[in-house]
Amino acid sequence: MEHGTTLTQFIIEQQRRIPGATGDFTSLLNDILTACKKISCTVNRGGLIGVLGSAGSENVQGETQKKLDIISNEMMVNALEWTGHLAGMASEEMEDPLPIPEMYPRGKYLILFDPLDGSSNIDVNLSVGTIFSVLRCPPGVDNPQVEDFLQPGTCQVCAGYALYGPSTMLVLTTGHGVNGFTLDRGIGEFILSHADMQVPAASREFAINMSNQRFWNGAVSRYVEECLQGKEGPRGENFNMRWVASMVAEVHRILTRGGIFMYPADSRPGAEHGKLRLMYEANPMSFIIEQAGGASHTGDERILDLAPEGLHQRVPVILGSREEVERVVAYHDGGDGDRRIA
Ligand code: AHM
Ligand code: MG
Repeated sequence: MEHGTTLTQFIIEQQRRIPGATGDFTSLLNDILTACKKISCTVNRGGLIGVLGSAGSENVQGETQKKLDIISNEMMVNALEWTGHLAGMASEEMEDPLPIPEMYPRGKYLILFDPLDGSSNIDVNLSVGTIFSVLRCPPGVDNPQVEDFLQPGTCQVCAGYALYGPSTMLVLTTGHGVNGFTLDRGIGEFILSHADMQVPAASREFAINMSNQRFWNGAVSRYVEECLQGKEGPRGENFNMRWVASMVAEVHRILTRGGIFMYPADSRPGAEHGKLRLMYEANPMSFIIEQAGGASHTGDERILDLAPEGLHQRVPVILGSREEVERVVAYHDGGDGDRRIA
């Protein structure tokens, strides 16, 4: 039976087009896939193996950790630290970058990841995901420190996410478009199922946590208010709303049928820069969205252009269908129309 193109095959074919490519990146990607398959399997078995619920601890951001946050983090670390493709790794669940243990060889890449994003959804059996961002380790650096990870999103070599939903999917960009692969559990391989994903330029669907409405700035409030007014309002059309509270699921929906996702800055103490983290949430998702023809912005700046200041820094996120993102950005500028953005 024909199973289609596997993710490994796909990457090797891409690698053959790059003169001098050593295969290191392909191997790193295989290690990431292994971790995602293990996480998928564990998330899938959930209550059967006692991994649901809180771990009774907090991460560096003071958020309660679920057992599966910690287990997924260990699975990523265990799959990646020994293989010789990485010089260091950083995670939402670890305060500082994790050095590669002395006994293992060092590679030329750095990885940042959120091992299980949207983990408030775990106990209610809704979609969660793993997000990752791959960077080059600066030349001559053996033991990377925080500043070596603080590269702008435009420097990413690869970004991707695994979505643990009704199917497990791996969506990936290396800067040449976006492709989606579905896990075929029968053969244990990710198979190309969504080639060259494109975000529709226009859409009539928005995603935002409406319970924070009273804390938003004028631009975000205006955009959402106009959507809510529907046919009778200035947009002259009805809008639909979704909020899964799982960024991976929201981005996947936008890649599939368009829309806009916002986790803006708001006026609550501690939320002045939004909720989502730049290095392992906003940057990789922005790379993917832009590569699929969409746009990603804070309202003031393109996310991929931001100069990072901290490993766990938060940023406002407005991403999705280009025309809608441009409209929200124009409202931030005090304008009415669509401001063209890079
Ligand atoms: P997490 O990394 O702690 O899971 O938080 C990130 C998640 C995103 O996936 C999602 O968009 C957002 O938090 C939901 O936030 P809220 O609970 O405020 O709706
Ligand atoms: Mg997260």
